[in-house]
Amino acid sequence: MASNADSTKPLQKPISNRQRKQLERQAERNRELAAQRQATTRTPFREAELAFLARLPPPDYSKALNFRLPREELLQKNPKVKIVPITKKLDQISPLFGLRSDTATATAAAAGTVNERVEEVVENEWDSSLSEYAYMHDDHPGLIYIPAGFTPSAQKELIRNCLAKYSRHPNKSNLDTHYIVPDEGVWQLHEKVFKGETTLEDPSVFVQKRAKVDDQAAGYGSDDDSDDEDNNNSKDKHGPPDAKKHKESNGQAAPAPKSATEAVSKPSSIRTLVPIIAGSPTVPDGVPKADLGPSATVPILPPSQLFRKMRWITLGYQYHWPSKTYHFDQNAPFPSELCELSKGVVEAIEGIGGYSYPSKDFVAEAGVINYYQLKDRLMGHVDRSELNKTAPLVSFSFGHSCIYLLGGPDRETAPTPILLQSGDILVMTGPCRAAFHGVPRIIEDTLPSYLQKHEQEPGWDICADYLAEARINLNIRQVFPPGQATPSQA
Ligand SMILES: O=C(O)CCC(=O)C(=O)O
Repeated sequence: MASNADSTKPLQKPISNRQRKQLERQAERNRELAAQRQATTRTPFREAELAFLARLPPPDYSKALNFRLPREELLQKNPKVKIVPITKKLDQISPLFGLRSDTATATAAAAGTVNERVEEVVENEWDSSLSEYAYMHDDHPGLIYIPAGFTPSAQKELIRNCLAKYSRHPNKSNLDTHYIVPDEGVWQLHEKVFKGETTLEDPSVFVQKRAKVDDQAAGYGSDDDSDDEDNNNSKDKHGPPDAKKHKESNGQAAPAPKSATEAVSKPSSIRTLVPIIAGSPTVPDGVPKADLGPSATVPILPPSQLFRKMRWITLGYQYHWPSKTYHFDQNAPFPSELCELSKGVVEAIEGIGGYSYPSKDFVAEAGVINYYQLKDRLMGHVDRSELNKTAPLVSFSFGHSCIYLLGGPDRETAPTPILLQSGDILVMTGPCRAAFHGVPRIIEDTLPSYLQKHEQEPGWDICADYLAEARINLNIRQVFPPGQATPSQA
């Protein structure tokens, strides 16, 4: 006899109230255990990241170490901070750090006249004494910090270069993966529109994307770091330009939004990366480094908006993010002013802090410029791709302030939060060179007034507009031990 009953379904006996309550209690216990497990597996570094990622309530920024506090207050509040006069004043090493008033006056006096250029760059308001000292920290051997290393006008010069000059080819940026970026540069297209030399009616100001719309093989590229030797899983800033990962406020590196096609068509190259040989960041000769596929779903944007999608560019030896190795056969000319500045910093701190590196041996060979929008973050990681592990890494900050977490050799070490401000110089040497670090937070409303729009300086407006929602970090590294970069590479 035919029956409508589904004979494959187990018969469900109704449960009693007592049983239901028991099940609810069990479920509640399971939830608690899961929460406990999650809490106990979080490392101190992760805890600190989460604390500074939180939006509501906002983090307590006063917990961060602020090297610009009045000296006595700083040392009293932070007994682990040590202070030493720098070996040679920055502006005596290079005028590119900006001329402090005493040097400028001396220069003018020596010339027997008050040179107009000197007068222009004298910045009497600037507290030049701040940058006459290097700061260290007992918990972070090898950290050397020079607050306010660049005067406002020197900062402006470097910011202009980061936006207009260094952001162009031959330096590669994250945009190159997805867009056919013209050699002219996205900033220059933006500038033409900004100055009214052309309008958005002109199709040539819109940068085209690489993938064809109907290209089924082109989903989002992914910077999935789960293969990362650092278990980093975190360089949010290195995702595709329209990835929303950085917008997540819970601190978990959420996956980039995926197109429906991607699930089935994720380029296999992402998972078949060139292996990193233990202890060495090199890849075997002749092994091609797989690049991420272009996304078919990135938007076509006006140049002002496209430039805001710029997350990084690489200087000198170009970097291959998926394998975290250098392209030793792709060496873009290193900007001479950045060679001078980074070597100058190494000279200024020579002999300080116990892990000194001879400035004569320092060569700027690779660099990264990180362009952060206010909601961006860079999660904890270690920079270990350079063959030379003893040369200092020199890092400059411009624009909005941020919280920089400096940890130890692993994520188990609780990091020190540091308030990095525009014009500060941070150097990682010795053990600090191998320390976990990251930027969980860009702090809103911290753009110094001298970087904001001013009626007296209309030429600065375009940069001020960009900086109103941005921070820029420029960091410089030596890749090879001294004398080992071959002439064809250098
Ligand atoms: O933005 C910063 O200050 C740090 C950047 C950084 O850690 C990196 O590029 O590896």
